[in-house]
Amino acid sequence: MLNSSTGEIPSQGTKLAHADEERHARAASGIAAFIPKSIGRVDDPTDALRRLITSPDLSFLMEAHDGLSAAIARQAGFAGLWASGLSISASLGYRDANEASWTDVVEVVGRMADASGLPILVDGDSGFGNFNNARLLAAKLLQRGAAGVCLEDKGFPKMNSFVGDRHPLADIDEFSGRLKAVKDTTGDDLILVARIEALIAGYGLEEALMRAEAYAAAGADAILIHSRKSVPDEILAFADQWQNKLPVVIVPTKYYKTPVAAYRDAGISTVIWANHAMRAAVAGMRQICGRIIAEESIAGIEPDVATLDEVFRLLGYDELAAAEERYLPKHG
Ligand code: SPV
Ligand code: MG
Repeated sequence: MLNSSTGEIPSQGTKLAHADEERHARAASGIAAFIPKSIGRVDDPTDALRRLITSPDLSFLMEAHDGLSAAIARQAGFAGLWASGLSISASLGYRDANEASWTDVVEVVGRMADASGLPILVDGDSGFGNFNNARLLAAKLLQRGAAGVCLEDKGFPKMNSFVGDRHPLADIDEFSGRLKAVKDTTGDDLILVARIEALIAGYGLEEALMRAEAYAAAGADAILIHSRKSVPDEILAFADQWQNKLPVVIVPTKYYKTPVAAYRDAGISTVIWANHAMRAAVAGMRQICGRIIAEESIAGIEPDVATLDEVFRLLGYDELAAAEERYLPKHG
């Protein structure tokens, strides 16, 4: 993802449709976090996400939960992001049980899109209600720069799939109506991923496959099949039976030991690393807070935290300095 000539991350500015060469080159020097989507993009994020999901290669989406984590994922080289409901909730101090509102999520996703310029698949939970809430959420996410939304076949409020055993599934027809309403509203402008919770809820493979057929008929672009087992067996069995009637997306949070070669062999489309930026932040912040309180000093931790220059580079402060040079009056 790095610009080979400058070594910098290409900014969203590189995508400006009508920019002249000079403006284009200047904008390419950092992450132009402030450039509004309304200026337009040459490379549409939805097309980019579609390519990731439909390409024959295994693709990866990295979790992000705010502008900073989105920019870091881009700097690392990820081509797409997962706006995790769990991680966004955690970063806002909420539980992953629809305590954060849909407007909270839309707001965060907008910051992630601006700060990274990457295609974002948004965890839309169960759509925050019925078909009407789901289509409103999808439309607003599209307006704020999302490339896709993933809806899971549960009710509102949902609970994180790894918490407890109460995961009642939505009625298939009712959930299909949610998917249809989103498709009718956002069409090809937003990728629609239907997430099946049948394995999480303990209903087994047949139920999962039946649901996948129904959600494909309702207009989903891809199927996310979720599992909380520590081995990938049920996911691989699903992929074997499903035969890629739609691309398959997985979230190997619990079966994390499985090498990705197994997913390539199974024809999986996309792997989501679903919460690891948030968990890294928790571990890192906890460690640093613990040391500062114990040592009553910041002297020892300096080598273990990012330098301020690193933060400035990440968020394109050099571009701001250049803009000041260009736009601020020289006198006084
Ligand atoms: C999320 O990241 O919020 C997800 C994935 O939905 S999981 O937490 O595994 O349910
Ligand atoms: Mg979630």
